[in-house]
Amino acid sequence: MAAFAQNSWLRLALRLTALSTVLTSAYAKGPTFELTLTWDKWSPDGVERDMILVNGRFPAPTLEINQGELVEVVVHNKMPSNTTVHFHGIDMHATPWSDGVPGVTQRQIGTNETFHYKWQATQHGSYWYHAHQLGQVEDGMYGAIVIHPRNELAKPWSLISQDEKVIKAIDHAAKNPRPLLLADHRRRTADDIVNLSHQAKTELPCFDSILFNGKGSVNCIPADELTSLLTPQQANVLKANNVTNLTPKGCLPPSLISKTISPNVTVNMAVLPKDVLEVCTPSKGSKEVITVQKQHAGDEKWLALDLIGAFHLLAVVFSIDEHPVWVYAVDGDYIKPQLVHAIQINNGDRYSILVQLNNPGKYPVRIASVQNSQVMYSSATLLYSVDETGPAPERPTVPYVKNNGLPASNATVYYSQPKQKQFVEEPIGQVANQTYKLFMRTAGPSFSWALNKTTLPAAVLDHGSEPVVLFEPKINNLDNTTITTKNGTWVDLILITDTIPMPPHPIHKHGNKMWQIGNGIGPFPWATAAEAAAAVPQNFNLVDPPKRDGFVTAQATPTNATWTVLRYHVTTPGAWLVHCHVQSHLVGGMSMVIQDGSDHWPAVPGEYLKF
Ligand SMILES: *[C@@H]1O[C@H](CO)[C@@H](O)[C@H](O)[C@H]1NC(C)=O
Ligand SMILES: *[C@@H]1O[C@H](CO)[C@@H](O)[C@H](O)[C@H]1NC(C)=O
Ligand SMILES: *[C@@H]1O[C@H](CO)[C@@H](O)[C@H](O)[C@H]1NC(C)=O
Ligand SMILES: *[C@@H]1O[C@H](CO)[C@@H](O)[C@H](O)[C@H]1NC(C)=O
Ligand SMILES: *[C@@H]1O[C@H](CO)[C@@H](O)[C@H](O)[C@H]1NC(C)=O
Ligand SMILES: *[C@@H]1O[C@H](CO)[C@@H](O)[C@H](O)[C@H]1NC(C)=O
Ligand SMILES: *[C@@H]1O[C@H](CO)[C@@H](O)[C@H](O)[C@H]1NC(C)=O
Ligand SMILES: *[C@@H]1O[C@H](CO)[C@@H](O)[C@H](O)[C@H]1NC(C)=O
Ligand SMILES: *[C@@H]1O[C@H](CO)[C@@H](O)[C@H](O)[C@H]1NC(C)=O
Ligand SMILES: *[C@@H]1O[C@H](CO)[C@@H](O)[C@H](O)[C@H]1NC(C)=O
Ligand SMILES: *[C@@H]1O[C@H](CO)[C@@H](O)[C@H](O)[C@H]1NC(C)=O
Ligand SMILES: [Cu+2]
Repeated sequence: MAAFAQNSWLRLALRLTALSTVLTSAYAKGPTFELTLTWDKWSPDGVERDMILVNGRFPAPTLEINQGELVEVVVHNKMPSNTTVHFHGIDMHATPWSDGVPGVTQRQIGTNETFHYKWQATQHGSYWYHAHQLGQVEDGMYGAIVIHPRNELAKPWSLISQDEKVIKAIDHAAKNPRPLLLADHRRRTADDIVNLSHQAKTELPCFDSILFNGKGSVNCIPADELTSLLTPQQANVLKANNVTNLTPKGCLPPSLISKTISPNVTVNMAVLPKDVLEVCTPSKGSKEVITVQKQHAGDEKWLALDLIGAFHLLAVVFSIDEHPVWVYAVDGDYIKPQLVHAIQINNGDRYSILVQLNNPGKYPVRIASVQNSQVMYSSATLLYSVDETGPAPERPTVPYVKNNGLPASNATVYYSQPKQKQFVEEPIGQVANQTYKLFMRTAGPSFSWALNKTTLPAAVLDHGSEPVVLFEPKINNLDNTTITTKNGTWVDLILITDTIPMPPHPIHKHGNKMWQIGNGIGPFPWATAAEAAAAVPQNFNLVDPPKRDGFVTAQATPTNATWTVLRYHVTTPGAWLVHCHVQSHLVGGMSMVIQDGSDHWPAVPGEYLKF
């Protein structure tokens, strides 16, 4: 592979000069954020634990940026462990060394070391950032990114209302979106959970609380309510195994945890302390209140929220009682707005929504788990009033969604990804230059996962004894965990779940966004997407498919395999991770490295090479 020159120092020096010129001439100098990471005590849900604080707080501060700016994020690691910081969904155009993946784009940031991330905010909208070292995001290192769009950018407001006054109110709200970070949380550290899961030889898919912007409580759901919330699928699993109840935490009992994913592995559940899957100890933390103050009667009032799925495992359904919401952007990009009552949110997803505040009062903002392994729900509060009169008296409100994510009535409309139409359509390559079929698997125990039969555990990727891929790209693909592409080409990733049972996997690609051009139930007997599209055209959309930085593969059931075709354009040369965003799956090996644009491999600036 000639493109990876053995000695690229000269090329490097030449290109460095060119790059700095581009960066400084085209982009305004933007903000510098100083982030100091410490390992300290915090009580997000009323239970104190050790976790990562950023500038002394949890969650990490919101990074607010204007589109076009050059951003600098200075990370001071004052923790006993190493770390890195990833900017989720940011395209890192021309700055692949700031993507924050240990072993792939940089060396780990050791204790007392400082790393300077620098990137251009070419995009706009809702993004987020989080630690990418092992399971550290579970220890609380995550925060929101808001990139304000350029003023002249066309906005989709006229698809919501034709009334100038309403459009003005919407535009005003959308200029000040409020991030709502949604996450599942445990009292045990990520390291502790990994250790226990290795000892027990199983994944541990059970959480203590749901947090809204870092706040929540441990709610123990009574046994009869848990039973009433079982979905038909959960009820079937219990029935098939002669089990009557979920555990008091709302989780599948220890006897079933591994059985549903790795049926042939002998587990050792006896090593697990009872709080991990079974015993629920209630605890009260604070509740997030989204307050909109002092409205003036007659004013058109709107609220913009950036919903961020900072989940480690759970997938959830979001809703606000008695308030339909307009989804106007997905993963940062404007879409043709959809008016819905409920939105399913998966790990890493962002939904930007507009809420019309037309009935002052106090409303639950609901989250319900739709993960088979755990029944769980929680709420924040939306509070708004008129003038100085204060909030309306409290009254019971009507939910759109039940506490298991199923619709409360047949009138409930859910956000539809298949119907997602980008506000700005881009031409999509009609034929892929390369096709990679990836077979998603467990590899032995249920904590061990493979994106293409072969696992790439985070601990292997991060261990520091191999060269950083961006600095020394791999010449061969013999490890089954590396894909190499040429710049400007169109690439298909065909994700195939042909072993069962197989839970859904939210697959996230670093470096740039992808289009989901096809998906289906059953085997994928074709060699390419083109062959498949000729055979089952109804399963493909090559005209106006949804665009995102992560797509979820469908669950495979005992009778149905599934397939998903993701297409992307190689525009940003560099080493990018593609992985499942479920933390235990990422840590357990469900990732691959894509060497995009091998024929235009970026020259890494000396300060990053030396770090
Ligand atoms: C932590 O990072 C430092 C600096 O990059 C490296 O030398 C060390 O091996 C890393 N430690 C572990 C446990 O990976
Ligand atoms: C980090 O800095 C602190 C304060 O200066 C010092 O006490 C500690 O020993 C340092 N740790 C390492 C691993 O360098
Ligand atoms: C987890 O296991 C590793 C390796 O045995 C050990 O170094 C570490 O201290 C353990 N962590 C916890 C929280 O038990
Ligand atoms: C469940 O109970 C029935 C009747 O006692 C028995 O036939 C079946 O084998 C049991 N299934 C399992 C998975 O234990
Ligand atoms: C488990 O073992 C059975 C019987 O040997 C086999 O048919 C099945 O494919 C195995 N399942 C998995 C997920 O390996
Ligand atoms: C919706 O539910 C109502 C009340 O339960 C019922 O009368 C109606 O037929 C349902 N509509 C549809 C389309 O299922
Ligand atoms: C990619 O495929 C398109 C369409 O078949 C073709 O025109 C183009 O030359 C290919 N590019 C490369 C680099 O092979
Ligand atoms: C790659 O996959 C093939 C086929 O499954 C397997 O035989 C081979 O051992 C794998 N290579 C590595 C390095 O794991
Ligand atoms: C995926 O695995 C298959 C078989 O295990 C192997 O033939 C193929 O090369 C792998 N794909 C990549 C992109 O490594
Ligand atoms: C890579 O390809 C894209 C799309 O064709 C192009 O815009 C970009 O300039 C290329 N990058 C390099 C470094 O050649
Ligand atoms: C799954 O497979 C079953 C049995 O083959 C079939 O009846 C069902 O329609 C399939 N489900 C979907 C969503 O295609
Ligand atoms: Cu996964």
